[in-house]
Amino acid sequence: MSETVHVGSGKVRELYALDDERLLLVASDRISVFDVVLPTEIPDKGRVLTGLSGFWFARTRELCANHLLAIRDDGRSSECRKLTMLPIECVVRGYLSGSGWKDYRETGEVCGHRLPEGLRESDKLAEPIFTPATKAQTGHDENITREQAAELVGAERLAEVERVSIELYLSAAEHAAGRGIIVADTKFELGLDEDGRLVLADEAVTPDSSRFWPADEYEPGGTQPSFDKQFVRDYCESLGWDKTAPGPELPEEVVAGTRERYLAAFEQITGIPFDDYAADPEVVLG
Ligand code: Q0N
Repeated sequence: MSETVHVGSGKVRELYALDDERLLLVASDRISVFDVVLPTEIPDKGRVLTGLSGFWFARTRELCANHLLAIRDDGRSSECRKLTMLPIECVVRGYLSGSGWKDYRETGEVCGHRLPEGLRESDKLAEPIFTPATKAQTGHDENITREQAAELVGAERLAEVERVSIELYLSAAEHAAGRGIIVADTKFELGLDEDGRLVLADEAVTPDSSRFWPADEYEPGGTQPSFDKQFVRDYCESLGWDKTAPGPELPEEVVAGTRERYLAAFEQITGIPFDDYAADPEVVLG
């Protein structure tokens, strides 16, 4: 007999202990917009994110080991190795957006990377940059320099983390670009196994951990439409909602349109029909 103990929750995911060595990561269908979780769910969103993560874990296992042991038949639950997580968020940016754009505008730098003058919002960077952040328990993660990150994990480990993070981003971004999706930036969570080896954890290169932009609408010089959440954002903006909790309920056409966008992201990136994933989630593992 086994008890499944709840050990943590994010805005839209839950973590349970299976035993001393294994965790169960469950992706819900909840959606957040402007950092507020909405009362309306997007059917299949959790399965799409779990399937995409599995796809990337399988494709990048040569670049970095990962925590995935199995995807359960429900398509939303992953059995994972329990790791000792590093106390930093490993962010890689290929384009200038969000807090990267804000910091650049204010200082000409992002996390200690001095960038060329004259860049516009959403411009592609000459090379992707590693821009670590602290893990805020509440509120927003805060960007830190690589020197500050080195104090948290050690200089040698940080050099490995930076190299691996950039390789993972480039591999995924190149794959997605060939399928009409720009991965503007992404956040990895890395941990260490019993032997001190670096292991990729959490979700990987999903629309919740990354900015996905439709490549055919890319136009630097302003904010870009979100591949997945733009209908939800537009609807919320149309209400004049003040972006504090509780968020609004979504009408069924916004739910249906948004669900289609998640399924499109899954199918464009993996090349696998979503129905095939639903029938046998481990198809994404190749
Ligand atoms: C872990 N987080 C942060 C789910 C996501 N394999 C692991 N081993 C040990 N700890 C973690 C993992 C993983 N993945 C990751 N917290 C613990 C993100 N969580 C927040 C809660 O929801």
